Amino acid sequence: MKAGITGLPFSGKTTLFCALTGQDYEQIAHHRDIHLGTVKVPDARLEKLYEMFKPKKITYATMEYCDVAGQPAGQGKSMEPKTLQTLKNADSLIVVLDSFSDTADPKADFNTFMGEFALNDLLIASNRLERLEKDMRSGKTDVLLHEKAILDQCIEVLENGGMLRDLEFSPDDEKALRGFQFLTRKPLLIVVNISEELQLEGKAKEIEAQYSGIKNTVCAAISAEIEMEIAALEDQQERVEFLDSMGIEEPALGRLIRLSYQSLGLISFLTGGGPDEVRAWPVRKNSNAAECAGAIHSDLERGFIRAETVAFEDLMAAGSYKAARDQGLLRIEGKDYIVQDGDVLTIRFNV
Ligand SMILES: Nc1nc2c(ncn2[C@@H]2O[C@H](COP(=O)(O)OP(=O)(O)OP(=O)(O)O)[C@@H](O)[C@H]2O)c(=O)[nH]1
Ligand SMILES: [Mg+2]
Repeated sequence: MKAGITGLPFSGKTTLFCALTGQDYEQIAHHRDIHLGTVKVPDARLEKLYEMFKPKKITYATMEYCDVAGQPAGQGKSMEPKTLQTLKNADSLIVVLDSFSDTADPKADFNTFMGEFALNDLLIASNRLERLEKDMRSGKTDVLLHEKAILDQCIEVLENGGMLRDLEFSPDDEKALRGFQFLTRKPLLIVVNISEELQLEGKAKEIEAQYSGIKNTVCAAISAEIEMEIAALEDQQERVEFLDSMGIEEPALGRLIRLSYQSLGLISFLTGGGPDEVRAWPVRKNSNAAECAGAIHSDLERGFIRAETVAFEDLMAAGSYKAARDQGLLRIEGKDYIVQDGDVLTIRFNV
């Protein structure tokens, strides 16, 4: 799953990207091309499972981040086509707002930027509608009428300053929409890049609250620069001392990665039965047991018999897999069982 990092020039996108991926800012910042990096999604449950099952390794779920060049929005300039295409291809977006410089006005930047996104979406929707209406002159099919109804709805929302992610669509409508890759329909994580002072004053929570009214988005206020410095410290002791001096309990990165993961509508189910690894598997919320089996391997979905299931907390409380079984905490679930975040699954199959 890929999250695109975007925002105005000099808002701290590449700094954030380096904090997330551990890449070297000096090495990449002056390259104007697109930066890509893959990151483990921190999950303390895996470490606990590892202690219990003692396999060879831990495999974390991953997120991919891409950092694009800043877009001078709201100046009558449209986005570079290459940048725009990268953002369209992303599954979700992270918008970085400058709240550290002397002239910072993050709320205004946010509105400018969202306006730019909305304008892009509006153009795409209107162009398509125009072509559609032409096609309809030679015959109104159900498919065309269906698409027109969806586009009308989108255009109305966008013209009234709304975002397409606020609209609820049926799975069918959703399918018809997908090809447009609308930017305002993508899950959005707002990162307010705060100054060292605001960080030291403990203002992060207060700032996040200012964005809580924006529907269907999540906000995190962090200092990208501090986070990048923390990420660069390999020595554990040094890291602890630095965090202490900044009044930070834990680096914000873990939370940020988890938020970007969750904003995609992903949950993790866990496996640990085999000798090789304990592992977190990303799946869409509301996936059933057969689909989860398929995430591991198509054979497991094809030959699915049942999923032995235990909630992570229940397994920990029981102390071992065997104890969980003896205490009746292990459930036998069928294909249609809706898998929950943190379910520890053992798939029985036959091919
Ligand atoms: N004080 C402070 N400066 C920051 C912070 N984040 C970024 N900067 C500075 O802002 C400048 C731009 O940061 P970048 O991360 O390169 O910004 P960008 O958004 O990637 O910029 P473009 O790619 O050119 O659009 C650099 O000089 C950073 O050191 C921060 O949290 N605090
Ligand atoms: Mg940059």
